[in-house]
Amino acid sequence: MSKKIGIIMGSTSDLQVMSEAAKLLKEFAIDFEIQVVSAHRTPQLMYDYCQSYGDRGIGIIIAGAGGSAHLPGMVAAMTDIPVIGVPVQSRSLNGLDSLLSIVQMPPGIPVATVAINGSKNAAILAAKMLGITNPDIREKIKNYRLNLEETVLKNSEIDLNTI
Ligand code: RP5
Repeated sequence: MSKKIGIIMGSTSDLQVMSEAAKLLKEFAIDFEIQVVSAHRTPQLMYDYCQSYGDRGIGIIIAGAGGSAHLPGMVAAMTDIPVIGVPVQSRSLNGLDSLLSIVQMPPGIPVATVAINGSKNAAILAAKMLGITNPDIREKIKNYRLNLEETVLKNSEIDLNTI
């Protein structure tokens, strides 16, 4: 049986970005949980989450945060499963602060960091990890990729009359 994916984020203000990951997992029919867990505002909840994820069948965590984005790194420090970090675009520094906070982890505690607001890619990456042992998911990823290719090729047919 495939593991579940846990999506967490530092604030409800991250939901718009992080819901792209949820949508993709729904499309792939992959089981997931989604909730707000803040490293700074609800540290006890973050601790509890890191103690209980295994009981709920979570095998990969996607963690999004913006600004001084410590959530993905702290969760990686307290768990033994892959953590994918999503830097959420911040108001003051456009997400560069989020990106650098998440990506610059010390040796030994990795966070697989995607692009700023790249939560869809975080979900695809998580699905690919599950796909290592689940051929059904692997097939869905393959079809998704082939559809993407077909769409790009179709849209790149340029009508000379429009130029
Ligand atoms: C971070 O602070 C959250 O991940 C969010 O991106 C950012 C701003 O949070 P709010 O002030 O909008 O709640 O912890």
